[in-house]
Amino acid sequence: MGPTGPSAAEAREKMLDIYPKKTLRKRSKQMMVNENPSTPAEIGANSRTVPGIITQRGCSYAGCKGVVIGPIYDILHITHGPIGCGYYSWLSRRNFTKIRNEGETNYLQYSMSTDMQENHIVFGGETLLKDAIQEAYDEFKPKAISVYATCPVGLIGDDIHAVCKEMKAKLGINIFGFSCEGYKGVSQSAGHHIANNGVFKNMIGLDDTPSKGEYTINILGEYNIGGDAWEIDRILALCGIKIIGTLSGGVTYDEICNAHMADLNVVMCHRSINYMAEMMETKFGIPWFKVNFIGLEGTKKSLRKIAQYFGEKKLIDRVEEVIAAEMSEVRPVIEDVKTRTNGKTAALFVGGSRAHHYQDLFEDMEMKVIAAGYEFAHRDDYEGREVLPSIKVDADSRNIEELTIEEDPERFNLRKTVDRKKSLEESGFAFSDYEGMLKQMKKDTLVIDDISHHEMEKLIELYKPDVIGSGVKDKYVIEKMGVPCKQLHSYDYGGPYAGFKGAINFFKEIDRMTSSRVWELTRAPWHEADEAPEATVSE
Ligand code: CFM
Repeated sequence: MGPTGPSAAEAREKMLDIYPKKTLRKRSKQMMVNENPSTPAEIGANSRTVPGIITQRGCSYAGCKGVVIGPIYDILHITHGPIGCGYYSWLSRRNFTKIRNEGETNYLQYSMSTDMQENHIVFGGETLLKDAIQEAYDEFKPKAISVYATCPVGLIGDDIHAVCKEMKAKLGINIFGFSCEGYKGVSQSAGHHIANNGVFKNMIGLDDTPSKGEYTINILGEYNIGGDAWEIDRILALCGIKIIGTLSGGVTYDEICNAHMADLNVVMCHRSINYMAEMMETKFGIPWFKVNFIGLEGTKKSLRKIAQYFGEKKLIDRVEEVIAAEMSEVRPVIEDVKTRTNGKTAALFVGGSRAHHYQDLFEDMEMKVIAAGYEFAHRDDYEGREVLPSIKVDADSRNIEELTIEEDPERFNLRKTVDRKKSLEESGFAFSDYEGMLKQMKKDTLVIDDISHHEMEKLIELYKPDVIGSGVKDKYVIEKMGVPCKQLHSYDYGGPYAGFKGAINFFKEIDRMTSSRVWELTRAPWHEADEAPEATVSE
């Protein structure tokens, strides 16, 4: 099925039609027709959601505890707050973990919370937190404990940092807190920033053991959803590239403490962890660039760029061999799948990175992305890196503890990487060639930031895409309207989708979803109630 329906401009009007004046003004800025992809127009992003609108966004606690730090599996994560926050952030993201080394512990099976009650809200919860830390320590004797503040904690003023400091001195293990109250900022994006600052301050740089391995890197912003990190590990191991730490997918506390010994940081999620990359470069001289292991072209490009960074012929050749071997497996699958997916349409509304990254996989299948948008990304994620200086107000920086980064001369001078970066730049190596979503999207496609349920329903009514990539909040609404929905946060029950084997999984999955004729039997709610589905499935 090709893209049928009104022009993007008409569709935009129809989506906005229902809103009252003030909401209309705000939503208009966040909804655009990509008229000029090479020089994209400004889009309203990272702004507060209008109350009353059903959004897909999450909160700051989700971004901090749930996204960035939660996957570190051998430290204890204690949520200070009412039980719901700890419970709902417990294993629901499918960030896979397995114990890899003898003697390690995986605490992610546990959901730890102080379970605040009304009396703690009235009289304070600091003693409760202290007792919880003591109890957790007595029971598990972990290497480190991480504490997360939820909304009421900020409102009543519990000083979690003072409690952590006191308990750290008492118990002699690393204990640190995150002021990631859910209401901070406008989405989970603020929580990412808080998490980055805390991880950098309390873990990175604690262990200076030199790394073994010729080509050492960290992967920042790969959280091992559905096993993505393991597929990337597999490919990099074949190439002979050693990963010191994957932040934070299936990773240990010790690996994070040692991550500053790597020669390079590659940034996979372009939204949640670029702060960390900047800080590690400033303090430890580790260069970084963005990569994308989602999609065949992205994976190839990323591998080649890492090889070029190290610049040694044996690595460059090895990478080419790996790509050739992997592609020989992928090629027959994609050639077959394309015969059915060619020309089909998709719409993607996901997080702060994937709505862009996954466009590569759909391009591999020769499908058309007719509309896309992030839930909480910033303007640079849409418009490209160069727009950064023009952003005046960064909502994320509000309420976030200032972190001063000072160069550590002793370590800094040890870094051969600083010189490598300089000479690479002189030879024209592009450290920042990442371009935002809008440049990749076709002319006159719809771009909608922080899409509301109303807009999603309109979009389906007007275009009925062959598949929508989205989240669990709207998955079943979409499917009830007769469109298959791939959950691109936790991957439903599937994955991995990264790298070469992941791409094969994705191609087969989307082929199955868009070729299934079961959707022909559903009728969207706007159809006449008495209109019976036509039984067109005969074979
Ligand atoms: Fe980065 Fe992510 Fe994403 Fe994200 Fe997330 Fe996620 Fe996401 Mo859900 S870190 S921005 S806060 S790639 S949990 S693994 S899928 S919204 S697009």
